Amino acid sequence: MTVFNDRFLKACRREETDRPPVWFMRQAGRYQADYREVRKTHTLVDICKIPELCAQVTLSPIQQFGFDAAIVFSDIMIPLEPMGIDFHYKEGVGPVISNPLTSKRDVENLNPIDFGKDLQYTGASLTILKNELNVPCLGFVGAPFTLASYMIEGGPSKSYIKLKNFMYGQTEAWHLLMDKLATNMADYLLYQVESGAMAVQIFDSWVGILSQADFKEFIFPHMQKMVQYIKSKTDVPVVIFGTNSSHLLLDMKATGADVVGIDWKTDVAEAWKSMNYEVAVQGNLDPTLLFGDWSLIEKRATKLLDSIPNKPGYIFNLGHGILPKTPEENVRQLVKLVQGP
Ligand code: 1CP
Repeated sequence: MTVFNDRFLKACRREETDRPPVWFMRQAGRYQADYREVRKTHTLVDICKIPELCAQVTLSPIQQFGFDAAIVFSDIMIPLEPMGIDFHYKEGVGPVISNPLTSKRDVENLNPIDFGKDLQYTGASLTILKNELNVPCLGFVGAPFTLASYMIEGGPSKSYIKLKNFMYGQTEAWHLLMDKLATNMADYLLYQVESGAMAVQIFDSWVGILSQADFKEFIFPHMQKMVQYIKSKTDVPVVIFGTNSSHLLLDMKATGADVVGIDWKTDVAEAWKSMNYEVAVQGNLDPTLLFGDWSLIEKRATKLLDSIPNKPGYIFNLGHGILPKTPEENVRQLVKLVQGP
């Protein structure tokens, strides 16, 4: 019986560790030959809904690279289906929604989720993983803003015009939507914790498109309420992450999260200092750097590690999700570099 590796949980709580824990956002995915093999016979949604398959795909990067944490294989869109959002994944694009939200009526009509029934498969996957893993498994959700961006835009967007029009023009409906999403996603995270998740991450991938003033007015109250609600029910660490979010870090910290993810454009050491070392931080090598020569990756990763002050609470990660086509060999070497001899 191998000893449970709790480095990641310790770092989340800002306790001393022998070295920084390392895991990568979206570490199970298309860059892995194993994942591409599974996808030849199963859809993305199949993998999310078949617990044995989900567990196998979640475990695969742990077995392959020795990461210090796992993240249950799913997608931020999955819990929107029982809420009444009809979507499919378009190859090379991402989620596409056939019934985007346009009115307050649409928001009122969203169903509440019955977790043990509608999303029972995620719970079952986490229970299998708890028994099979030697490292903690994170549960996750999309943050209300990032989910709303897909629900209103109807898919990935560059300009977010529809989203901003909705937010500025239908403010009451906007806050109702944020409230419904915050409540349902907080309960979904708690369901994941009950089922075996030992930490949770809230992906607010696109929130960085907002100004600080908009974030404070339209998002922050809901994020704070969501994090505080989770923390009132469980003591597992809460991680929040957004890209292009350097102007929002202090507000993200003010939600009460235990760990703030730092995107790849932001200097981790400076960001951590600006937050007074009062939260743990996670990040932030540029995911596209992993397409480069090993000598460059090694140089940048070493520079990043050397820049981190000798304080507890640092988690090595990429500054956004790992990309399809990333060479597996570079991942292997990078994890080894962080973990040391
Ligand atoms: O290791 C893992 O657990 C990966 C599981 C995972 C995660 C954490 C998937 C599977 N999706 C996500 C989160 C997710 N999904 C986010 C937040 C993280 C981030 O910013 O990277 C977002 C924004 C999505 C939405 C989404 N789903 C996109 C992005 C579209 C856009 O707007 O640019 C895409 C391409 C998907 C499909 C998807 N989800 C997951 C995978 C592996 C894929 C690729 C398609 C496939 O394999 O079929």
